[in-house]
Amino acid sequence: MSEVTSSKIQSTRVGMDAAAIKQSILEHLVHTQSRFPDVASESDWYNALAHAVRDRMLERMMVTAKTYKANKSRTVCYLSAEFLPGPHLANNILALGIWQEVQEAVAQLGLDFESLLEEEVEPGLGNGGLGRLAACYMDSMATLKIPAIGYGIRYEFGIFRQEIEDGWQVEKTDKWLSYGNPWEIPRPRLRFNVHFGGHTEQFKDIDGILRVKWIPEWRVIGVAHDTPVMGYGVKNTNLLRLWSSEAAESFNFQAFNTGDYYGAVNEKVTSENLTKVLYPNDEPEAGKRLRLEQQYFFVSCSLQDMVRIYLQSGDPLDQFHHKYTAQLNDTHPAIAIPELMRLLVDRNQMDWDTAWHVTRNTFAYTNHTLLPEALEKWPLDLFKKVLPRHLEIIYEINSRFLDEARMKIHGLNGHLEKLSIIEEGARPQVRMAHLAVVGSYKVNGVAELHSELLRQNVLPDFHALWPDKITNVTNGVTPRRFMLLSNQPLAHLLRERIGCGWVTDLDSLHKLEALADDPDFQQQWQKVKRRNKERLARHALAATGQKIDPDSLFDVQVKRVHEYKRQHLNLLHIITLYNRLKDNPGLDIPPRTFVFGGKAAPGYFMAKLIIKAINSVAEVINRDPDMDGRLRVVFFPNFNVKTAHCIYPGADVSEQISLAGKEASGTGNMKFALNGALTVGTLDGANIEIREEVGKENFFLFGMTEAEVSALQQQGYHPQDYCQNDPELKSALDFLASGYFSHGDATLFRPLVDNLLNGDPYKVLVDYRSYVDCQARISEAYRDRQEWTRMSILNVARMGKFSSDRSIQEYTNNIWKIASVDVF
Ligand code: Z57
Repeated sequence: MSEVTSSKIQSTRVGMDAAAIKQSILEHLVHTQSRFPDVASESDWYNALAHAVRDRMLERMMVTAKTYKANKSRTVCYLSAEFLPGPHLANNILALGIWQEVQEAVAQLGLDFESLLEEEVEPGLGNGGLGRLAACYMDSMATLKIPAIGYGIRYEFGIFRQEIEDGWQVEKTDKWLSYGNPWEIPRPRLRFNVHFGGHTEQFKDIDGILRVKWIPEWRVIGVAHDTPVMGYGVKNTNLLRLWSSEAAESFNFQAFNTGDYYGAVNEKVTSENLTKVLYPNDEPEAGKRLRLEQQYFFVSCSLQDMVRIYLQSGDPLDQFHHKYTAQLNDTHPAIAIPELMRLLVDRNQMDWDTAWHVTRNTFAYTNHTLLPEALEKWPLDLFKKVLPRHLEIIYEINSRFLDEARMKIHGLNGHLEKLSIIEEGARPQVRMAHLAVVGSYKVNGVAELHSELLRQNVLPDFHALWPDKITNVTNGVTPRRFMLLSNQPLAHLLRERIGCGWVTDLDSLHKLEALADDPDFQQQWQKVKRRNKERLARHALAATGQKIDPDSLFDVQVKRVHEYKRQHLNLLHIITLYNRLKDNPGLDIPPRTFVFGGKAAPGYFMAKLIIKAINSVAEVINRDPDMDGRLRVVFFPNFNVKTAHCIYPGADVSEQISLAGKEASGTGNMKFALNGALTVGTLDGANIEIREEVGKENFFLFGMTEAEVSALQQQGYHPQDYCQNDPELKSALDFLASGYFSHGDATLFRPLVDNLLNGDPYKVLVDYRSYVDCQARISEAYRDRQEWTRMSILNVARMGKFSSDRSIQEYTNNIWKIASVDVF
């Protein structure tokens, strides 16, 4: 066996020409799917093709691992409870550079490439922005040749599938693994014990040193499943390693022996429930015990895995942080900080100070939200039940930290309460954000404004203590998936005019500036947009049965449904346009189609009511003959990565209308602009930086600044004043409340309207006038198609900054200090 070199294993299965690919597909059809071509279903062919593509990735993954190991290079571990990679097949074909060849092979087999791609069920292992960001970063890390492992949870059920019934959101279980998953490699031997519950005991070790033993109450086993993540146009193929829970069969032998067979089986079921389902809340935290267990489960498996790999090098553990850095994607994996302390101190007998030095130089923390209700906190009593040893460690970390802080600020105790990891009170809690800040060497926000507000409002005392700790890394998105893959008409046009360099060097889109005034190029640009709008119209028809007109302006808002994102502000504008058209049938405005998409957390009443309101308004407007095609509203169900592929490229206008200071960054805003949509937006999150880049004359700005928002909040906000002073606003709200859009039911939308009139936490009514007027400017601008096209071209030309490659470059330079590694 040792004579079989790896080059000999590079068998006949990995040829990159069409003939070899075709042969591979046929072989997999027979030897993996066990089907002859004449009886094979579309799904069989999809699987055969996926396996053929996978064959061409696995060796790269192995060679990459080997190269990184030989190089002793530092590795980033991206710890994230969510990864939302989207469909793999097309992306992997592009990364391998065999698009043409696969198309040819598939055509020769008499198959339709598009419908094969459609077969794939995407892994919906995330809620929204945060999970998708993790996936973009995995793509960029591989493309930039950064040694990286993504660690997360292999949920059996991902984010629910959204159906719309009678205008309401209905949640259906996402059984994404039903037909198998060709992209993952199960590693059944790569398994770790994870313990929970019980109590701790002190004892003296043989050297007489006082130590702590954790006597847990139960354990589960984590099993690794690996998904290769290929860089674009490079050999580097990194790893996404997701953990799935399994029962520790023999653990409760007691019960088994006493004849409690069902009790023992029940325990098995409970263990395997741990990774059963993704919690579907995008922002607010539920405080659920199972969620805490999930977090600890994947973090413990990941750290044990890192220590295992590290020890293979033979280096002492006190150098661990030179080999690894772990990025905490929000506080969801922040329990990693006490867990690494436990592994070093309890399991490897390291002294506390050394262990703390290692730990504090291992972790860096990314914050993704300013919403106070979204900052994770765990009740002490719950925490103690699940992780008693970790709570002790957190107390120790906290007391030493407060000593340090007391000395540094030379202040009084009152000040320290605000810094403490433990929040005292009737129900004391562990503040995970404080734990993450204390245990990390760097903390970052995800857009300039967000990082500044972190420093000034959310973590001011930490900022005073450690002025260099909080930095910014503005989010980015991968141009491979969100341009090259999902907008092929645009990619072709770009290739003809500026080449393909932009795929890995997005700043080179700048070359388009020279073409912005070229009438011939403008015409081709419009053709591209037109084709994309037709595609979106086809998908919308298939998904909703509604016809939309590609000649109309497509005005799109797709994102999680949340009050702070203000889908209801958009809706009030639509009602206003409707009222204007009813009152003034001759009104000359460019026809518009409003497209919405997005999921609401299943327990979020107001968000679900907003979805119902959108659908109810749509129903009335779409069947009103007076509208005569001038106004249409569709709610595109089940917005996910797959549907996103056809939605972003089809948009003329991108709605980024959150209340200033609430959206940490946003990433949909970037995806739209990269596909030639013009943004209507507030000065929030990354909108500010997008506007700076594309130029204020190419961005539709409205609304209060963050400073104005907090000033208004200080002085006292009375939403009804705004309603009284603006007849159009009053009328829109009255219509919504009256039952006009709800078959006469005047109670249905009452909670929505009352919420706005009595409180309006996201100040919809304040920004309404400025928004509606801004929308009128958009309508005017759209009439001049040449000028509009010019603006669209300039938007794309100037969006280079928002590549996730730039974000990852900043992480590597300013935070991780990691060098790239070539793989041949
Ligand atoms: C999530 O998707 C985001 C923040 C959170 O705290 C949680 Br939990 C989930 C989003 C932000 O809302 C976006 O503004 C941001 O662009 C995205 O994370 C990625 O940073």
